[in-house]
Amino acid sequence: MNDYSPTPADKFSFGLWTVGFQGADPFGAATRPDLDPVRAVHKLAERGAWGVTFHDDDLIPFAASDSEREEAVSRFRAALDETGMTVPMVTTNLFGHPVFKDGALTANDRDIRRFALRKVLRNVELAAELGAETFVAWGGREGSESDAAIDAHSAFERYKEGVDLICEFIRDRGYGLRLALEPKPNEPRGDILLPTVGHVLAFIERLQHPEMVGVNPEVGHEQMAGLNYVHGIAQALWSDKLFHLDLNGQHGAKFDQDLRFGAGDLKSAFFTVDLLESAGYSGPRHFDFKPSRTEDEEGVWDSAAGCMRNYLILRDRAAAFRADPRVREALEASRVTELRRPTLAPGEKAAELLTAKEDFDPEEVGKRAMRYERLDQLALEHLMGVG
Ligand code: GLT
Ligand code: MN
Ligand code: MN
Repeated sequence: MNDYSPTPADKFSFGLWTVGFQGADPFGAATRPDLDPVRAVHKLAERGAWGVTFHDDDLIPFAASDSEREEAVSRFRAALDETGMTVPMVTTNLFGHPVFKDGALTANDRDIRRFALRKVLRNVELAAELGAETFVAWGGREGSESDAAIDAHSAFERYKEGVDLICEFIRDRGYGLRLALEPKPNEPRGDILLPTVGHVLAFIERLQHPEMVGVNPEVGHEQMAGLNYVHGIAQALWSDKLFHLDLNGQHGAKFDQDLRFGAGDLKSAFFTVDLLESAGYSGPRHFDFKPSRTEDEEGVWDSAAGCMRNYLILRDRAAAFRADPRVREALEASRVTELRRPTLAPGEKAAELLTAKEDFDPEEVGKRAMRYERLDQLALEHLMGVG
């Protein structure tokens, strides 16, 4: 009997800022005390997590001296050694301090852009030192509230300049790091540049080292834009650009809820896990959620455990769905499997297709039913544990 207990082999990772979230929101103060990163590492390891991720500022206070920095890193390293936890990803806080109120890599003020890049490069060094493979860049402040306030063409030029510089630095140093850009449509800015997976994929093509840059799609961010997360990560996978991902929960188009994974659109979570597992995604299963401010520390660990448990339950349900002979039959009946077959015959040309004599009657074929209702009901029943 599967008790859905996570192990490091499941590759679950958590941001320090997730379990460390103190519950402050625009309307109210923090409801929980500060959480020591060392304690977070131990608690996550005890619960079967494999990795921990962080922003520079989660570990090292913004204004820390060199000795404070060293002390923070060495305590953290010791916790990693004691627990066997890994650091698969590191990211930079380019949004919290007031200096970044108008952006970082695309701030109008050049001296702020230069400061932001120094902050990133320093953090790249730390990421490499801790053996991270992925460096996430979420440009939450890169955007505007008014189109009068931003020269968007130049903003993209500066964004590219910044990302190209980071890639050059990684190459010059010989680090084994790849970059993953995280899209989000809005919040904290009225509108954020690179709002969706599709925008990031298009942006990457304009970079100097597109092979080094991928996407870090977050469930809630795509859903805030009314988009289908499963289709978003499917396109990223198809493009070999799913370098990392942020799993969480969201109820449709509203503020960024960052619920634990599985809360929110559960059906989308089911098909997300189904896709990740069947497409052979081998990267971290990273959770980026915010335990509700109603909780104390015990509630934080309940919430973290819930993310992992929900993933494992959904993995089980998705496997049962795929293995069910009724599902296989329904997939055939709906011709889902036929989509794998190329539309043209080998070597066939457009001109040959144009003149092909085919016994095809659109009126008759238009009457063909797809039988998706039956197929979707089977998915729902497996999801509900009745399959
Ligand atoms: C911030 C944001 C997340 C990003 C983090 C990485 S920071 O918490 O809401 O979606 O993944 O910078
Ligand atoms: Mn995120
Ligand atoms: Mn979010």
